[in-house]
Amino acid sequence: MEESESASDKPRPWQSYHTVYTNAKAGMDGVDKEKVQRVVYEMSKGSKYFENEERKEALIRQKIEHMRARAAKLSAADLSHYQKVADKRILELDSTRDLSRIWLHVDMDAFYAAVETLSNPSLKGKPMAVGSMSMISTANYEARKFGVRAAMPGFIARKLCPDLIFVPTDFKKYTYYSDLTRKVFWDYDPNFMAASLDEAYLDITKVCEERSITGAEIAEELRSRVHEETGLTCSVGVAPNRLLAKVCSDINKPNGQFVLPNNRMAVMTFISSLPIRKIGGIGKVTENILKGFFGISTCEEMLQKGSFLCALFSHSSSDFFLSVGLGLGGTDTPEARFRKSISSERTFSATEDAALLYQKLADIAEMLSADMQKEGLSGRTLTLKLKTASFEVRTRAVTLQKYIFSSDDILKHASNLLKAELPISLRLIGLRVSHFNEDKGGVPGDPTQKTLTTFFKSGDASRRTGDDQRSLGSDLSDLHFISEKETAISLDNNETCHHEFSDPFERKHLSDIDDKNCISSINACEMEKIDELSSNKTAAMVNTADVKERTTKSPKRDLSRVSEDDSSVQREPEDSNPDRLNKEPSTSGNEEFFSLNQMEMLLWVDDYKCSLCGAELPSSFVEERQEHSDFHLAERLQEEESGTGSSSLIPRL
Ligand code: TTP
Ligand code: MG
Repeated sequence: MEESESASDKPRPWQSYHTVYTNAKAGMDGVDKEKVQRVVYEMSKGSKYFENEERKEALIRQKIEHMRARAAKLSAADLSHYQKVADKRILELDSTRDLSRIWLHVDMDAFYAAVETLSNPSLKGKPMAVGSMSMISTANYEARKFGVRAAMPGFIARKLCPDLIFVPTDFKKYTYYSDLTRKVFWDYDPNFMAASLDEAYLDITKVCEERSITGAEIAEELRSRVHEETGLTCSVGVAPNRLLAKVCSDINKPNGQFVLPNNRMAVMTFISSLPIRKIGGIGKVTENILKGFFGISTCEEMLQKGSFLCALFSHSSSDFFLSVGLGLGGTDTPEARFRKSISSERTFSATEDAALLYQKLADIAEMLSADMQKEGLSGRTLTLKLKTASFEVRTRAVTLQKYIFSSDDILKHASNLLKAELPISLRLIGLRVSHFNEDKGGVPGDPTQKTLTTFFKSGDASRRTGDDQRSLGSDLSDLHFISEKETAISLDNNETCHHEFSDPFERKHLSDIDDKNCISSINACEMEKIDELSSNKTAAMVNTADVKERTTKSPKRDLSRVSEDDSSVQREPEDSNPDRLNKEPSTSGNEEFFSLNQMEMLLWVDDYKCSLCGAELPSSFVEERQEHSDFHLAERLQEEESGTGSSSLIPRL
């Protein structure tokens, strides 16, 4: 059957069917891509998931048409103007290039799978995946040869590889090994930036200088030390900035390294043939649009098409694209950054005893105030973070007229925020103060700081948390607070970072939070979606509890609404808190393409867990999460429609 279907004269509808499952990860180069596409296509054809994919494709086509119409209106004079704009901008951006730092990106190989094999050596050499029939978290390199990959439903993986062994996830185990790796990273850069459990960025400039040793030698040494400490292998990229280091770490995976020298020529040569999709921050949608409309496939082509990019995109997006074309990325050292926020939080056994909750709040306010006084800080935005008994994360924020630092002031405003949530059963309360008073040593929350120079120097700005994280490194589950606008360039030490940039097409739907009197309740992963460079002053308001209720109780109506009503922005219910003003969200034409992503985010109610099946998927895996959520969406709709209460699309374990 397979042979006859691949005969050249037959129609091959699957060839144009691209999902994240059909993208190759490391170790999948020799895979028969068409076979994977066909299996995924056949197993999802006719399903709601499939329809959803088609709808997304249609939206991309629509976006391309929209671009085409706008491009058609550009006169020769316009184009010559934009060519000048692009040329000037390219020069300006190039002048910000910093080749003085050596960055190392380390990424563990087949991390969860490797950890599982360590505890059960009989798995060695056999194709195996960590996860379940509905979703797999990762696959070892043996399984990848069959096209099996992370974020793929297990039943499709089994179809691709009938002998595939499934091992359930054990997050504790992965955290344990992650901590061991971080101890090694710390020896090379105490300010290393953890990007996920298995990934980190290290500035090795100093250690190279001190030991008169090359980046390549450090990479060799670090890899063997990680192996000694954990029994696991990792791959490393070394480059003048983080964006390139990440690309480099994937080149010789598994158990390999790639070093890009610190000179402009080497960078430009490297970038000249680099497919755009290799860049963290360019996902499927952006790739399709850049390829489909502009014919841009490699990073260098961004520069060649600079005039069109400048004419048709916002400044921030075109700057992002041009910087990719120049191979620019974040280079700043964490210790050079300024604190943008300070926070304190406490986890406890879930309780709904209001008196107890207020007591905990008072303790936290006390701790926070003491920390602020030690550092001479005062701030005027106070954010309350709550984790409910069912692990939903909510945040509430208020921006005040005056700067505060005393425990009494903090407690007074925090109590107001908490009061609006009662009754509630909580297992965590956190408080964060930002918008510091510059006279008192803080950094002004000056929006003009978000110049491109700052943006590029801070690199992964769009994915930063404003959290105060004091532990050794941190992971995504440490991301707690929603950030206000300025936290897009939040600059704390030991922070978690993700990609260098977020996909401009995938971050528009949640735009800036109005920094005056805004109230937001967006969970941690949503926080990452805030577009620090968006021109919209949209307050994105999502009540995650409300979302959960809607997605679980009445999925059909509400999920369909969000999918179909593309300009909808989730609103939080009215409440009586007088501090909550100015909540009207605005929508712009741009948002119409993004509500599917918005839907995706709503399903991730905790830092990394899917609210529907509990699958663990770190928030840095933006696209995989989206696919996973879409899958659930389709499953739910299918169940509702069939009235069977069980999905024929997704077999359950
Ligand atoms: P990755 O580093 O992307 O993948 P990996 O370490 O398994 O394989 P490699 O780096 O060699 O390509 O992700 C790290 C871990 O994060 C992975 O082992 C499991 C988890 N993860 C998920 O849970 N879901 C996902 O969709 C992805 C991509 C990763
Ligand atoms: Mg990895």
